Amino acid sequence: MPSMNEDDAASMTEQLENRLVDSIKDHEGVSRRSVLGGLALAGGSAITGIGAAQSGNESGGNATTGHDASFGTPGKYTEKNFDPHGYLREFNTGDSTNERDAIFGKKDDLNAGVSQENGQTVREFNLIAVPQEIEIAPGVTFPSWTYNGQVPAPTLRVEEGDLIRINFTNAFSDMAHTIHPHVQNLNPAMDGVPQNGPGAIKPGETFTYEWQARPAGTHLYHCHMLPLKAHIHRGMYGTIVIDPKPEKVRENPRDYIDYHGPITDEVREMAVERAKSRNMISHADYVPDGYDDIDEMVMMNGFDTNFDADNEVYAANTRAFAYAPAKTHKYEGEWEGGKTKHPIEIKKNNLQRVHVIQTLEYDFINSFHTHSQFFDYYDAGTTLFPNRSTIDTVMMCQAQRGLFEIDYSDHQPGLYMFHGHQSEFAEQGWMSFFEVTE
Ligand SMILES: [Cu+2]
Repeated sequence: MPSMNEDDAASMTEQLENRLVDSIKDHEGVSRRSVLGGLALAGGSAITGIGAAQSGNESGGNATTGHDASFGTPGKYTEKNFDPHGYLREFNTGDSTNERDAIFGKKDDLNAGVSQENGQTVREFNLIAVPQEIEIAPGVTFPSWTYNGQVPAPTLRVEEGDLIRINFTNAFSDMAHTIHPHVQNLNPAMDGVPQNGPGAIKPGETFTYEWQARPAGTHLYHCHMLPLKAHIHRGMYGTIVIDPKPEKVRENPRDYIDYHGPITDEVREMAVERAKSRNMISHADYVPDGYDDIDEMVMMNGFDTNFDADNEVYAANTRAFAYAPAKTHKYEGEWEGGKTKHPIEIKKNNLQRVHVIQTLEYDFINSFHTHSQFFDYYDAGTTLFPNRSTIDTVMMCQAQRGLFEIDYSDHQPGLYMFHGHQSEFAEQGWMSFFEVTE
């Protein structure tokens, strides 16, 4: 028997979703595609027309693009340019032959190539600051400021010791931006703050950032223009995963272990094995004992739709309730736009790794909570042994990030909920399900 009836879960989600849409429909930050009824469930009225979408109390002006006139259906996402399920497992390594085009239906040349320079691997990416309307609840769009037209920005994946080269273009007409990485940067000019190096990258300008890929872990990049909270809240943030190099771990295991006891050969080998299992780039086929495979995903975020410095919509990856059951697809496995809402399907014998970054502005704390299972937690993903084990909730401050390892191998197939345990966040979109399958 499934742990929860799918139709019940879908009905609950739909009611929460309708209440959310109804509560934000008149906010200055959102646009509403015409909706024919369907909102009455939450006591709301049918809405027509498109609202204003201007920047409110933030500096920087209007960054809104045009709307299309398509009709949304309650409960359905219609934008096809971002699929939360595709995003979840999309790791860009700089390899220009990857399948990003198939996921996003457009070519943006994000992956600009992998090469060798002076004995170092260089992974090159093209990031473009561009305004973009994004869909944050069914039929509701938000005027976002983005890297490459998506929120969160593309996930970059590199190996410890690589050079990350970012060819950055600011395609805004009215606003400067930067990219600031949370890595060990050896050159202050590359820190991506307005006060140093190239400073603010003005409209139409380009700059090439170079960052050393260290330390291994789950890291953040974001715009650092002022007001900082506006640039982050509007959507200019993404993830950099730096895979640990087993050879480096063998040489200096203590750098990767939050432990002060003796480093025995056994501890050293365990650390090396764990580094291999974390390294998707040069050890992609390595699977730890007891598992069929390793599955990885990235999650985050939230939106202030009326610009009152308080968030109204919360999500794992931008679209409220995108990973919850929906009546519209009935588990047909269809991942195209408008049908993207469904639980995250995971195989019970795979080790699940979830990279979570707390990118909310305006709320100081978010959290990650799993139902019916406990997990290991690695703060910033910088250690190879967990900082905390056998817990089911982690509290996270702004910019804090971590790696979660979850094992459902002894669980019955079915739906298992996860959400932020600030109940308000959960009911406003940050509520999702894993669907555990055989
Ligand atoms: Cu910015």
